[in-house]
Amino acid sequence: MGAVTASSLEFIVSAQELIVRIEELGNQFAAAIEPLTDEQEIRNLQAQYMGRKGQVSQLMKQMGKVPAQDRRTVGEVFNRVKEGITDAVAARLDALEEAAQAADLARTVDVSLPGRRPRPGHLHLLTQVHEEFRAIFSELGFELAEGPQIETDFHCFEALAIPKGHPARDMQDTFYIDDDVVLRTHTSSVQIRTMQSQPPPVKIISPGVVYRRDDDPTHSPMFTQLEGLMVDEGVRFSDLHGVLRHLVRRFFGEALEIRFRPSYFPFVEPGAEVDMQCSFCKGGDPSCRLCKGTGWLEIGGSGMVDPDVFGHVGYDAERWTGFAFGMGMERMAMLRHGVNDIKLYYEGDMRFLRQF
Ligand code: FA5
Repeated sequence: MGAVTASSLEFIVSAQELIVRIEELGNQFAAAIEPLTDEQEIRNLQAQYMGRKGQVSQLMKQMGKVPAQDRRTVGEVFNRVKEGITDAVAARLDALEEAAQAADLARTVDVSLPGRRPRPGHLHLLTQVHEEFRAIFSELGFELAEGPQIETDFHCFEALAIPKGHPARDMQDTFYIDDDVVLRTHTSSVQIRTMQSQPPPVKIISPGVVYRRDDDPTHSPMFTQLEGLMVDEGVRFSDLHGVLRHLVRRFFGEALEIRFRPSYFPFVEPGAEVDMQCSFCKGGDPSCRLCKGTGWLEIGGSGMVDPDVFGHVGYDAERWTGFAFGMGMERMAMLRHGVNDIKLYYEGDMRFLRQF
């Protein structure tokens, strides 16, 4: 072994000195990791010490300067400190996870608190009204009849004594598909189809969608009518009165009166508009907004079936008599619920629909 020169001396690091520095690094790490509560911060700290350019790695480079016989001892210290760092990281991360789990478990949940109820849906107001009408009329023995919405001119007008060119056509502004086919303007067309398909007696209601070129707060281009028809021997106007009065009382839940005002519909004779007593003021408030102080609200048209119509469907007008009526379902629901714009039924606004 050659003599130790001055220049080689400055490269010699004593084992003792290196061991002290390694131990210091281990202690520094232990102090630095202690307050950390975030996994990323812990990983960053670990890299600062153990990464390729980390402090431990830098110090290990000094190993080469330690006298050969001491390297084993120093190496063992390095390994112990490195294991210590690795174990400290694992222990700290475990501790954090345990703390998080404990916090989860410790979070108090009051299982007796009421939950949030899902809001159940319900039928649209018009569907509800539709079903009520069916129930009320079925109690009186009326059966349900249906007809097409795209209708022939014959069923919608001709057979109802409204031939082409008749001024009464102007009462219902019509959507024509062609000269002989229309979107039905009223459910009275179902009267004709029913009488064509069965002999008397007849006792039907026919609810359904109809179309007119109408558009304002109380009139819509598409709306729902309900037609009623009763044909038998000896049917009289007083039967019509009884049926409609019963309907109004059942639907409005009050002993409201009805009255007839003479009116013209070509397919009934006599014909009348039906009014009911105002459901809001009962006729007692001259400033009532609903009935405009008249005490009465119009609900539809009616009358005794014209013998001409019986002629169109092959019924013996000498033997059979009948009454018919037609009303708007939107209007009936508007009167009962104070709805002031017919469009509200069709716009699908949940704030409106939920109220019913
Ligand atoms: C008729 O439609 C006749 N077919 C009724 C009838 C049947 C008379 C049987 C005699 C015998 P009217 O056009 O008046 O009649 O309509 C009846 C009801 O439908 C009206 O009272 C009104 O409540 C409703 N109605 C009419 N047009 C509209 C519309 N554009 N929007 C909403 N409702 C309407």
